[in-house]
This record gives sequence, structure tokens and C-alpha cells, in this order.
Amino acid sequence: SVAVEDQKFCLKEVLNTFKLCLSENKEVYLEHYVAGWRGLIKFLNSLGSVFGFISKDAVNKIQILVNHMNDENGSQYVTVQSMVKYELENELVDLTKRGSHPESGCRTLLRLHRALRWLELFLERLRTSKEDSKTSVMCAEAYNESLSQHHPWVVRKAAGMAFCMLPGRLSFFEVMNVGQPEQVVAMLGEALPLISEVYQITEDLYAQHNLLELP
Ligand code: 1PZ
Repeated sequence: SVAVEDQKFCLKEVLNTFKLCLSENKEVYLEHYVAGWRGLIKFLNSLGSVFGFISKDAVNKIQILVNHMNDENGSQYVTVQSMVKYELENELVDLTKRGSHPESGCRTLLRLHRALRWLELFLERLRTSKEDSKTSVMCAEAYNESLSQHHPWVVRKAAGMAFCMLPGRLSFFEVMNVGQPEQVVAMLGEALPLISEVYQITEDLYAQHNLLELP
């Protein structure tokens, strides 16, 4: 039926949306960036309700960005580059401490951007994993190397507990719905450079404008 067809979910399509993210002159389209995250969240939700507190925060962040894209200044929110320029020129970003712009596009996207680094590290581990590798360990290592540095103790604790609930490597590959493990590995090999490039371009842009520590 149509309903079942709708639920069919393939991680390959999601990771491919990161291909659409980059414009010819290497700007990052917010529309596709957000679409990529939507797909990842759908995937996360399919892993179980223990990940609800994670997806809830991500959904929240995405909604903030979508609201910016849909409001009267939406034309300034076409790419990450135009968003940064617009918000900085119009003093719409809290630069050193939280103030009148707690939901700036810049600080909101930064949270997703940091999570994208986790994703990159995690997927790279998954790609090169052995049959007996544990997803929970790969996930925790990737987290400790990236996102955890920006999280308080309580969040790190909760995240660590959630990681233990991840399905094993083979079931995890199955949920990705890409095919045999070899096909998953091949797909990851294709998708990872795209994700890395989007990450690096955003990272350089934020570094250039001193935005990497936005409150
Ligand atoms: C497959 C297993 C999924 C593990 C995902 C690893 C990320 C763990 C993150 C746990 C944190 C969630 C609770 C929210 C924390 C927020 O405080 C922070 C900072 O935002 P602020 O408080 O400054 O507004 N939010 C984030 O760091 C964004 C986290 C987004 C995580 C998205 C994960 C999507 C996973 C896709 C899976 C394929």
C-alpha cells in the first residue's frame, strides 16, 4: 500500500541530499541541509524511542531554521553564507553571551554543524568496522571526539546511556535499508566525502567570522 511505501526509508537517499547542499561556488543551501537533517532524524526515530530526547532537540533546531527561511527575510536564508552575512550585518547574533537573539540562525545551525562532525566520525567508523565491532562503542568514540566537548555532564551521561541501546552492527545496517553489508560500506564511502565537504565549508566560514563558540 501507499502507506507502507511512504515508510520505506533508505539512508542512501538521505546522505545523497548532502550532494544537493553545495552550490556551484561551494555555498551551502539551507533548504537541502535541513532536508538532510530531517531524513537523519527519521532514521534516528526508527531506531527506537530512547533516542527521542535527541531527535526532539534536533527537530527543534530544524524548526527554528525553517521559521527563519519562511519569515519575511527568508530570502536572506538561502545559503549558510547569506545567513551569516545577513545576521552579522544586522546584529542578529548573540556573540558572547545569550541575550536578545537566543534563536539566531547562526547559533542554531552551529549545533547541527557540530552534530554533523559526530555523524562524519561515526559513519567513518561504521564504514571501516569489522564484523564484531560494536555500534555503541563506535558511536561513543565519535561522540567523545566531537560533540561531547560542547555538552554538559548531564547530557553526556544521557547520551552515553542512549548509545548502549543502539542495535548491533548488522541490524543497524539493515535499518539503513541499503542492502548487503558490502553495499552499505560502498554507500558510506560515497556519502562521506560529501558530508565532510559540507562540514568543512561551514567550519571554515564559521572560523573566518569567529562564530565557533556562539552561546
Ligand atoms: C545513532 C545514534 C544517535 C546518536 C546521536 C549522537 C548525538 C547525541 C546528542 C545528544 C544531545 C541531545 C540533547 C540536546 C542537547 C542540546 O543541549 C544541544 C545544544 O543545544 P543548545 O542547548 O545550546 O540549544 N544540542 C545539540 O548538540 C544538537 C544535537 C543534535 C543531534 C542530532 C543527532 C542526529 C542523529 C542522526 C542519526 C543518524
